[in-house]
Amino acid sequence: MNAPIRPSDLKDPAQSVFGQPRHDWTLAEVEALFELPFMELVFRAAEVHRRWFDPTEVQMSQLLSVKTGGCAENCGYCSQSASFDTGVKAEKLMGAATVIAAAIEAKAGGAQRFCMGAAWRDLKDRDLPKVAAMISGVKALGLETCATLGMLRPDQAVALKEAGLDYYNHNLDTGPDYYDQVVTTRTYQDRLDTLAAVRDAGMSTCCGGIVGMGETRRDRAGLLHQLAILPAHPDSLPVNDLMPIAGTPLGDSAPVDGLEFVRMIAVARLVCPKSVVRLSAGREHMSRELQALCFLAGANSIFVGGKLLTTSNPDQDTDEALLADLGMRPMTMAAN
Ligand code: SAM
Ligand code: DTB
Ligand code: SF4
Repeated sequence: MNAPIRPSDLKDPAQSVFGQPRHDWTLAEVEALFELPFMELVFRAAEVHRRWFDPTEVQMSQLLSVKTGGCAENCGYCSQSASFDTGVKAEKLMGAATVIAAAIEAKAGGAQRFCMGAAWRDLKDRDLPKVAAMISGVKALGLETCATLGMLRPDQAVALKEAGLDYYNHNLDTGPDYYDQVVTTRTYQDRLDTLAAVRDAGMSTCCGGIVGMGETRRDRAGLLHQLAILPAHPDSLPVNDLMPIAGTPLGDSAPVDGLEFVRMIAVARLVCPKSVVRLSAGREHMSRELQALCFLAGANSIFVGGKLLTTSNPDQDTDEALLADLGMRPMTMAAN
């Protein structure tokens, strides 16, 4: 067995705990964090978490699929790609009134942010007025707004911001070296370009990825390294555990060990210390204890409500009981 890596083996080990967020991480440094003894890693991540956040607080977002299925991209994990036979039917873009009614319910259920997802490769200008109407309607309810609509041009990002969009979700999904094993209809650079358009329009970014797609630890470190060297770290950083979808190329992927998932959360917390790290898809198949370990390691956001986009999520009662048992409460939000 290799000798354990000690914190003193890492360059400037205290910097990520007491210093400002860094944007000059190397891939080797991120990989070295993954190799730390588990308890040491979680302890350090918990320290950093406390440096920037109240660790009893959790941010709560709720998803709605406003345009389901029939997507032109071939993301190997996705139930909504037209390339795979998953049983998900293609539907039309919902009307603003339907979306706003769902957002009212989400708010009543405790959601703080409402995230509208569309199974699109990119936003078409013809759909912009309808999307803008749903965004401004949701914003008027006093909820934070988020959307994930595929690739955007800079002028479209500005239009969404003007409609009242606070966050745009656009994930890098995995490390650059593994990307073409997951999707071939777009490039890593396409994703980075949309993220730049979102930042330039003055919106907050929500960007993370998925574990459990057959990637190596190096690929997981590669994803977190890419996020850590962005000009601005993501404001929200979702870490999804693959929801395996029958009929997709990744539907039979071996599940990732729970302790490895916790390592992913902890390293995300260390390299992007001020990001709100979301324990995203996959909580449905995680124990309460595993989720608690993720919160200890620095996760401070979840999706609430019984459904994600097309798959299921713990229901409100289950989550309320979990958070009560952990002594956690909704994150204090900045005034809108
Ligand atoms: N079409 C847009 C796009 O891809 O950016 C927005 C919707 S897409 C469903 C949003 C993100 O959800 C993906 O980038 C991926 O990270 C995540 N996701 C999709 N299917 C998933 C699955 N089966 N398990 C875990 N995460 C998934
Ligand atoms: C993200 O990172 N995870 C969410 C949200 N951003 C859009 C989506 C999870 C989808 C899980 C599979 C499904 O429900 O279809
Ligand atoms: Fe389309 Fe998004 Fe699914 Fe990829 S993840 S197939 S872009 S809906």
